Amino acid sequence: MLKSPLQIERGKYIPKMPTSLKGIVKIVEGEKTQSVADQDQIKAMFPNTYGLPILKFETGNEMKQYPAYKVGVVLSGGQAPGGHNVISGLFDGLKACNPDNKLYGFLGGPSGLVDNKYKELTADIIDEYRNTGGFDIIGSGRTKLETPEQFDMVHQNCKALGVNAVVIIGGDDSNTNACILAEYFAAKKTGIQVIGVPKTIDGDLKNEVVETSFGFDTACKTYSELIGNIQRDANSAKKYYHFIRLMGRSASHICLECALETQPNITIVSEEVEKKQMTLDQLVSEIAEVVVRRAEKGLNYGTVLIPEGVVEFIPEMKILISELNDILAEHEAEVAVLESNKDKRDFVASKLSKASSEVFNSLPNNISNQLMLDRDPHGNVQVSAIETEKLLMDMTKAKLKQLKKDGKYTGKFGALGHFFGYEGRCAIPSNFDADYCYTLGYTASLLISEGKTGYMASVKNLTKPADQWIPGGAPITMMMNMEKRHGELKPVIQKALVELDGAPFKKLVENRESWAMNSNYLYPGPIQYFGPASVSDVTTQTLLLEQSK
Ligand code: FBP
Repeated sequence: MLKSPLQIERGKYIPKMPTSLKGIVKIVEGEKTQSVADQDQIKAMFPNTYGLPILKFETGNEMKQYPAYKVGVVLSGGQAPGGHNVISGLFDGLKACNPDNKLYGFLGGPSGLVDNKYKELTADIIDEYRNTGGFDIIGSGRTKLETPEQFDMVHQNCKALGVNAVVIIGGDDSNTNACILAEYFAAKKTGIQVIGVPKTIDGDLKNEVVETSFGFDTACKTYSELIGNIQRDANSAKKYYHFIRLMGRSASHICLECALETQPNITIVSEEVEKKQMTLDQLVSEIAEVVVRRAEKGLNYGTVLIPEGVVEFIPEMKILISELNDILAEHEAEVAVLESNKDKRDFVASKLSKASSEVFNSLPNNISNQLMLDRDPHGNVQVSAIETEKLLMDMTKAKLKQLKKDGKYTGKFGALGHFFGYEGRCAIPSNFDADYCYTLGYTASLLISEGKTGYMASVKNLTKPADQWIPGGAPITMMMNMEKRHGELKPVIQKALVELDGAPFKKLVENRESWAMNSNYLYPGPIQYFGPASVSDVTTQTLLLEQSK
């Protein structure tokens, strides 16, 4: 494999670990748990994996003989920096528990489990991927495991290979599937354990036991570096507004974290837009108002951060998207045979309610085309393909033109659009993610060796130095509630959206006016892998603020 000089140096990095995992380890059982909501329904659906206790690993004094395992690992969903370190931590942990343990990587995501595509992960392979970004060691995919037929195939394939534990590294949807698979295997007495690991750059898989998902730290730092660079450019040339859309399908955690790291002039938070029931026009008016006020101070430049999921939080767009979801599902074949986008738009518009068809027809064609793109296997709209930054930029331009006509604006408005998404998902993991992921993988190996199933690896105390982190496991059922999916109530892991009474959002609100009217930009610079811990080991503002409450 070709390697850059940084990759070669980074390959030698030894991830920092909690002291409790360094020698003899003992498992400690905590409180029994219950689900976040809908306890009776979740308990009835998960009779074998409900109500399990929280687990913690502490320094022990009695060496244990763990049985030998064949473990299968799957990377599921979007890439997130650090996935390779979860796998290397898992590998090292398994070998420490029992040198006869073997690790198999199922290829291309959950479909690898169903289609029986795998490769054994040996020490040589693992060494090539330590501390690197990406999921290319085994690939990833978005296939949803949900039908009994799929579960049966997974069972047969695992049985044939002798795999008696599966680790699913994924976000909320993938870990929901991990939980269902764990229950299925337990109910059928297959003896196959399932352990989840919390992954997603979106940062929306978190709760009282999972402080953050891995990849969020590195992705936000990567985007913040770029935003900082753009802000310095804006502050130098003083002639452009930069509309920057940031990845994060639903929650605005990435956008909020990047705002705290870079202090832009305007930050949109989808959860606030929804709470205030803001229309698209109101959102644009708010942006235009800041542009006008800055122009009065002679400042005709600035930055606007936009979470990619915002379209789904604007009430009229939310209704439109929900109607589109039903129409596209119901008339899939009819839409597929229509050749031009115009024909598709006309067909779809004729099926929408009056209000939604008005909204749909008022949108620029490129946006309405993007809203009709295929949904992902979990039914999600592909918000990463919707150019919301262009929509807001064009609408702001039109609004300012009108204000100029009315004599209420005299400034100049030059705008550029950017989307930062995929460039953050496979960055070389920051020290935080490299250490956190390695510890998560190592913890997963202990949960397996201790015979646990239906657990998610958890590491707490994350704002403290790594030697003080607390590794353990949390029953996945405790994170579940019932939600409507495709018209039916289903058990799913509750997604963590930005809390409007939480410390990170409050910090934004406290500073909003000053950041809007001045140019208080922060320039975080690139991720530092070496050097003082105050720079290279520091984690996100979100985590620091959440933990300091
Ligand atoms: P996960 O939830 O699977 O981690 O993926 C998150 C994400 O990166 C979103 O931020 C983004 O909207 C989406 O994946 C893009 O998906 P795709 O890789 O399929 O284009």
